[in-house]
Amino acid sequence: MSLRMIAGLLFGLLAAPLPAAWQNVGAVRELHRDGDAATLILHSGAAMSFAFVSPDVVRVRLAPDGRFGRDFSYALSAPAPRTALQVDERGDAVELRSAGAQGARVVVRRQPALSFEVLDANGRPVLASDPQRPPAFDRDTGAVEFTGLRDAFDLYYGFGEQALPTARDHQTITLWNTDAYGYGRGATALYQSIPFFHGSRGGLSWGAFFDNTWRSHFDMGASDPERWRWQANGGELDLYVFTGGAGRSPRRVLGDYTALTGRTPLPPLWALGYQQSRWSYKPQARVVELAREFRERKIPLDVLYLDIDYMDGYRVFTWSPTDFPEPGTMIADLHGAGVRLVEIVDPGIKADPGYAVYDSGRQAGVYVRDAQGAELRAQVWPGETAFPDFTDPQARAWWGGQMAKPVRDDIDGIWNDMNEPGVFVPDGAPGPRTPQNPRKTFPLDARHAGDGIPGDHARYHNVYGMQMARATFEGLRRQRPDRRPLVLTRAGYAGVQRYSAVWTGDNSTSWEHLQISIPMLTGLSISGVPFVGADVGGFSGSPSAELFTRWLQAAALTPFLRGHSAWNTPPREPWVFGAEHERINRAAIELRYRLLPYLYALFHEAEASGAPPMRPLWFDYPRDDKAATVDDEFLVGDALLVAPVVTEGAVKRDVQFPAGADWIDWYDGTRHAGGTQASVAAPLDRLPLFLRAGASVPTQPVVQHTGEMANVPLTVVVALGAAGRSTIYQDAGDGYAYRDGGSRTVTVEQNASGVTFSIPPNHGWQKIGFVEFLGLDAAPKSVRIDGKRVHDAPFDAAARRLRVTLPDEHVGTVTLTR
Ligand code: MIG
Repeated sequence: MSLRMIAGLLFGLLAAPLPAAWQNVGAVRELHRDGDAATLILHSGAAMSFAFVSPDVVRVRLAPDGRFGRDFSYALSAPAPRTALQVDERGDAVELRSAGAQGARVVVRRQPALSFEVLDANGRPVLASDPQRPPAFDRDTGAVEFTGLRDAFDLYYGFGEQALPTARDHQTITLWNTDAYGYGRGATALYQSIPFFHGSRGGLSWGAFFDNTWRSHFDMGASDPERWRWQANGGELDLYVFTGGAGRSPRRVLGDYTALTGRTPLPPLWALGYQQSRWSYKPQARVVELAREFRERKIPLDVLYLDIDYMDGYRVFTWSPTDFPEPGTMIADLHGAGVRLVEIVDPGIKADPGYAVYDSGRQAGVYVRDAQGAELRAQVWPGETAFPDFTDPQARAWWGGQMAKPVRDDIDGIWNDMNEPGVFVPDGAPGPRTPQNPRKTFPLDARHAGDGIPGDHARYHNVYGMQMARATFEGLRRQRPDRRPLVLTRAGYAGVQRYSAVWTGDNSTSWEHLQISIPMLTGLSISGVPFVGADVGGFSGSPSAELFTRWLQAAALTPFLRGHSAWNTPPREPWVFGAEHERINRAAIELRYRLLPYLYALFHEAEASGAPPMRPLWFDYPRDDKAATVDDEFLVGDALLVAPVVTEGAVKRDVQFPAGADWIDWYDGTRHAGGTQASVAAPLDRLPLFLRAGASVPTQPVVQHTGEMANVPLTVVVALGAAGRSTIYQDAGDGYAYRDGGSRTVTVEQNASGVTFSIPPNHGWQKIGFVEFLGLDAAPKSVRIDGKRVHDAPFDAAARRLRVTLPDEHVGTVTLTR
């Protein structure tokens, strides 16, 4: 026996018995059928219930004290539905399934303590509780625990924003929203808490969502490779298992998870443009000057941001009378230049009698109270502040009402910061002055309304931020019903995607941070939060010209593209690193604008299906072992593979091509077979980018902002080599007419010799003007449009691209004879 095995055995023996106050659920004493749920009364006095949300989605609840709380969740977009239940008792086991449906099954064993297994529609295993470590709880502290069995090669993905590799096997993850300034590689407990993960075994996917808002912890095989474990500091176990139907794809699992927790509504088109931010943009003349400079330098820009500097003494919903004396003029100037303006709004309201916002909140009774019932106070930017209780529907309505001010000012979007919540550690307080200091947030015994389930901060901490984003979103929706709100939040919990985009907080200027930004963003994406971005260049510190340029390039096709930096750093606009870098930085932003029609359509797809615009390779290629753990490449939709340079000094890099498709180099048309690896050229001015053979994407000429798009024609770029079908979604770019038929979807069918378009009538959408075939080795012998030979089809041999001008939108088939 090796030392390691002995150590393992000893560890196993030590780990097995539960610590004193822990108790497991025990054997099943009674089985009740109440309506659509099966409830099991256990020897410990606890109760567990099993129900089916749909034939392939199982819900399991455990109430340690035997009484289930009101069925309410901040994560869900609507109460979870239930299908009729079929219960079969087979000796010691009880089998549950959705009545009359071919779907998942749950097999519950009654002895010696309850254990259960979830099987998919084909009887394949999905999730099994550990019979040796049954679900357990600690009645003294309120903690709950669930242990699942794992196989040696099981992989996990998800848990939202973690500074950890994409594949989460053998990781430990803590979910506790933290103002994590200074975080680095390996950090968990960041700004977002999303207790949802995908499991993958042999390429078959499933998902689990532990809808519990307390501080929680996941051990995905780190301390024992044969088990994964979830623990929370309080509340119920409320577990949804997504069995993935017959196909067991990540897309299906995420589709089912987001059917439950909601999807990101289509953002306004302008929010997908380039956004420029910096802590310190003031005074108002400087802001207008910035917009002018972007236009003059021909660097596309859609949005500028105002950080906390715009306010009067950091009082939210005010303007500094000295730095922003005439915000109306400034905003009109910006709008005239096609630039939108987003302002930051923090939750802390200066406790300053006479300040109208504070007084109004006090009168409406919206503030969080401490354990003694007094208005909770803490120090943040304005000094002594009070905080709306966003878990109180009345406080949310009051906050939404405050949006009248920015709406009147014609502000275009709202940025919610510090909503973990994060406050300043008081001078002289014990403990380190780090994000982990317990005084960095509210005391755990502060009181919250909890939408009718009053509770303490320990229970509601993790939802504070998402409820703030919700109140902001709902207020904007109400006050400006014909425009799609843009809300950006730092903190969130499962379901935050219904209200807001998310950025990854205070990263730093290092190659390491550029590297971790990719799995951080894909982690959010596959956890239901698709509209995500990292501060380009890193928030704190000062990037080299090379790092900034590589970062902008790597971020160019990420969903939310914003440059941002701290006030005490050197300037960071795309032109500050000299002419050569300015040229390359401009080209990176231009690449995004060329592909904006495609990116926009992906957001529509995300709203319709839950599939995110930015994806780890695993999401589309779950059966490709080599793709499973790739952290430095990502997919944009199912058509584009992006392999940015994220190491210093590199001018080439190895690219892993996902198996199952060929990939065509965007720049020179080289074909790479799926499943292979190749070293590709990546000089400083190139973002390695590949189009999947069989796919086509809409592109457009460079514009300076999205307001210029309506009049430029689209070019559909087609990668031949496989049969395929792509769609191009178009609508007005803002407003809600798209929900009532105000949109069109163009279809592009591909085969080996060309494409066939199906183009619905054009009610003012961008015209389809050109088609480009990428990856041709030589000019074709002839090009025909609906059988008629065309001569206007130049071939660029170096790029292996053929460009065909379409006469108008009444085209069907474009055929190449080779
Ligand atoms: O204590 O508003 O993450 O983006 O620039 C710092 C100032 C508060 C933190 C945000 C950052 C923002 C900064 N804020």
